[in-house]
Amino acid sequence: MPRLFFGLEIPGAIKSELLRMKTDLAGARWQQANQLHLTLAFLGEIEASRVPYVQSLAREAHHSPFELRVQGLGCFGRTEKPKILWAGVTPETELRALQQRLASELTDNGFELQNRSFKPHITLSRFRANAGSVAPLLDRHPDTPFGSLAVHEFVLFESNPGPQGSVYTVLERYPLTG
Ligand code: 2AM
Repeated sequence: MPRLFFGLEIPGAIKSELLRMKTDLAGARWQQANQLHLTLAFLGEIEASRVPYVQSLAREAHHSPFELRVQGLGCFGRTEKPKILWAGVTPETELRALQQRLASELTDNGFELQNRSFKPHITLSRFRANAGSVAPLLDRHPDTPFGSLAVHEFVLFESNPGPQGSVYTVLERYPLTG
């Protein structure tokens, strides 16, 4: 069964800026450029026969294009024992509105989403259990700007395991037309 989620692709210039944060952190597994994305709605494993229905629902999630700035670093987990290091986006208002439209289309039609409390983020690094603190890095980059992103579409990704972490493939793009 394909493992699916909706999200945003990140432009190459922003990816390069984000990966400049790649420092020697204990226990860190940094994402590669082709793995960087922003998750909007995580569906998990879906019967292949239901994928066209998922795609038809995504086409109903109307929203106007908007601008997002990628800015600042944060983490999930405690700073001394992080699970995920991420870059934030601002302002979150329009993105949350888009996420809610998409999430309601899916949940109103029988799908269950696994990220009910949505915190927009771009995962930069995942940490092993023996990870060191990310506090010094976060302290240096509370608001560092990584670039601006014109959000004019969202995409359906399929996630597959690969030798260097997950491989994300775009299955379909959904233009934002208001
Ligand atoms: P993460 O980067 O914070 O781990 C593909 O796996 C994408 O979906 C990743 O961005 C991942 O978030 C997110 N994801 C993975 N499993 C998830 C889950 N159970 N609930 C919500 N989001 C998940």
